[in-house]
Amino acid sequence: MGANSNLYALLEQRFIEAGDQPAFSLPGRAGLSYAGLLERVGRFANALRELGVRPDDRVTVQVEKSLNNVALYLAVMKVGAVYQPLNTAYTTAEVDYFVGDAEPRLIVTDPVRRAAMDDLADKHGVPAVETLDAQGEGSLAELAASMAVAAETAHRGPDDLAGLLYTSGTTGRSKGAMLTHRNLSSNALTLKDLWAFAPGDVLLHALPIFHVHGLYVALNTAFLNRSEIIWLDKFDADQVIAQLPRATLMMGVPTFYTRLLGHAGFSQDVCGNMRLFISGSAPLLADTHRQFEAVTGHKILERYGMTECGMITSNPYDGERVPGTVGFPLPEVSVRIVDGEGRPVAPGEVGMLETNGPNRFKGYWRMPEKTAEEIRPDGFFITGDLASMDEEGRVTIVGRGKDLIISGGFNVYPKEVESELDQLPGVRESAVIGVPHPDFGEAVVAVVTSLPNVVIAEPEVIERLAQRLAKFKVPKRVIQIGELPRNTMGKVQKAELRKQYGDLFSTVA
Ligand code: MCA
Ligand code: AMP
Repeated sequence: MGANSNLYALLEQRFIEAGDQPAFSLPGRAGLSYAGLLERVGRFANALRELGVRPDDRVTVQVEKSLNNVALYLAVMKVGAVYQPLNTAYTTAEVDYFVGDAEPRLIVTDPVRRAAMDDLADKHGVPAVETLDAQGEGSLAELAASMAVAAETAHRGPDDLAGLLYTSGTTGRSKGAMLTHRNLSSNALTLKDLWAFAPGDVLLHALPIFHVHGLYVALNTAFLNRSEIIWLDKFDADQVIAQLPRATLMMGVPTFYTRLLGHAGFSQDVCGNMRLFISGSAPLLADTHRQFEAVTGHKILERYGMTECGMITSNPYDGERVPGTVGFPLPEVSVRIVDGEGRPVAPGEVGMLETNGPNRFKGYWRMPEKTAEEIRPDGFFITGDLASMDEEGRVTIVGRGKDLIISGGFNVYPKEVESELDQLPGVRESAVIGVPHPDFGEAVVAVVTSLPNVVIAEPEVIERLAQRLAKFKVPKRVIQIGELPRNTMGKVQKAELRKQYGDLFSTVA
């Protein structure tokens, strides 16, 4: 057997070295040292084994952010199983699909959802359901507390799965991106060096941990550095400003930065200890970049990535951080910009961004045809993002080839929302678009036509959709019109609608 490629084996080594140093500090609450984290992960690993979780089994987790949630994430890797985190905003109808597709051995849910998850477990033959609440309490925590601390770390190969993270599809259902231990380790090791993590760094963590950004990018890099992590349940500008003076770096989506800039208590003074602000998951407006520099003296470091590949490009730590660009391909990561036929375009020209490297996912879970459609025979993944690359290799994302809205860093596929809208009584057709929004970057807006003589009641539509779809996917506005604009081929002209409703939120502060 070769060396153990389990990412947890690498992290565990760092935790042992860190010993009593703080791993997590929680404002106003008890924190956790690295030695404490190590113990907790051991107990959770034993609990998972007790529940019958074996290597390669999936563990579906839809719980609020807590330290026990972190211990669970690490314990799933430790036992060699596959972590499937789900956005806490997903409704039971949405979770139904993820559970049916992933066929987990265990579902971990919030106690308030226990009954609904028990039903789903029955439906899909999932043997075990356990709970963790927002404080990290629940049946799984109780079981873990009764377990021994010592637990073996499973041996994993580089191509074994560590995570199964779902991304919505342009058409059809969500796809599970299979992320391997190599994918996660290579990205974390690269980013730790690229962003110059050093002893003494303190990370302010306010992102959710059910997506790549808050889970893998933020946690794994900080863990590799044995950093203290200031742990906030969610982004709250007051709390962030209160904690910033003790932090040295923060990662966030653009909404974090626009909200900070809009807060009266935000100033250069609170950033006195900071060395790095990182932004990603959605485009950071060049204006926000400049305003932030004017207020704080810091140039936000923007990087670009996606669920399937983790981080792909980054602005330099040392060197020019250019507003509106996402920097250079990471070491060992290849990026090319190609035309419709897959031929490289000239520097500066716009095309589809394709990428390959040790960070590139293994494929879509149980969807070999989708995998073959999106990963070319030479290994390059077709991202769906339109970009250009200059002579030096600096990348600018200029748009999306795929019909995707990114609202506050969360992805929304219009098709999914349109399918739900079209099922509502009285709705004839719908077109869902993203329009500029001062807080979320883009906001979801539905334009609908009705059956004859029907008046669509906006609040009612919003309420009906909220029962089926996660809140962030629910349109902020529903607008009824006579006919959807179409081109001569009969295709709905979304660009026309985006133009027409482009300033819907421009007066919202
Ligand atoms: C909450 N709401 C939203 C969003 N979040 N609506 C649209 N878009 C959103 N992102 C809803 C709430 O349910 C609420 O509805 C209303 O909008 C206002 O909520 P508010 O309290 O203002 O929201 P919040 O709780 O403060 O959350 C906003 C947020 C959050 C802090 C920006 O969405 C967030 O943490 N986003 C980060 C997303 C992220 O981590 N993405 C990484 C993906 P109501 O009032 O009706 O109840 S990973 C990735 O993309 C790749 C790999 C990458 O490159 O990183
Ligand atoms: P996800 O599927 O949630 O991983 O979202 C990935 C998508 O977010 C990418 O395909 C891009 O469209 C977008 N994205 C991530 N980072 C950036 C960025 N810095 N600038 C523009 N778009 C970004």
